[in-house]
Amino acid sequence: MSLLVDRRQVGVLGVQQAGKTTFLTSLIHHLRNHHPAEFPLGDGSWRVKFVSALENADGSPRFDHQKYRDQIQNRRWPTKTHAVSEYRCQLEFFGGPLHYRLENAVSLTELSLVDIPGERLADLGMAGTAYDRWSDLVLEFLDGQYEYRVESRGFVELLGAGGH
Ligand SMILES: Nc1nc2c(ncn2[C@@H]2O[C@H](COP(=O)(O)OP(=O)(O)OP(=O)(O)O)[C@@H](O)[C@H]2O)c(=O)[nH]1
Ligand SMILES: [Mg+2]
Repeated sequence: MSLLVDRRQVGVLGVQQAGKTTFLTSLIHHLRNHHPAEFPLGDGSWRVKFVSALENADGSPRFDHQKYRDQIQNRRWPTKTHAVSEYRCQLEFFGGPLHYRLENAVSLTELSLVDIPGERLADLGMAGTAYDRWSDLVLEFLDGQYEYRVESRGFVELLGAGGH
């Protein structure tokens, strides 16, 4: 028998208005109030016990699931996300396949769920790339697609006129 601490960080990605905040609000609600019939996990034999919410390690903004949940309950969609936020909690998972039960009495999971403003998705291409290289890639991309080439023509000509 062993007490496993499984640390997981999950980011929900999608364009703006894709439904990330709504999805995360629903997921957190299900994890905090697990009903296996309404929210079956794995083969359906898993049970989740919500242990506690955790502070964000670096003081980063907390995902305000309570506010979003209240909005949805009042028949409003969550307000638009303007900054990255994170929800952290500890959960215990019970059940699962028999061999898992025999080996592990309790599995403690520290879960971090991250919500982003959808427009940040466009920034991902910049990750690990120097600004000049990223700029070249964007110009190549604009040139490589007919509809983008047409729409960006004025901008690209302006760049050329500036000697760039
Ligand atoms: N029918 C339906 N519409 C949804 C659902 N979830 C979201 N929507 C619609 O999608 C819109 C955006 O939902 P959000 O959860 O705020 O989307 P988001 O991905 O967090 O958007 P950003 O914060 O802009 O990145 C809502 O205002 C609703 O109009 C859903 O489960 N069902
Ligand atoms: Mg959002």
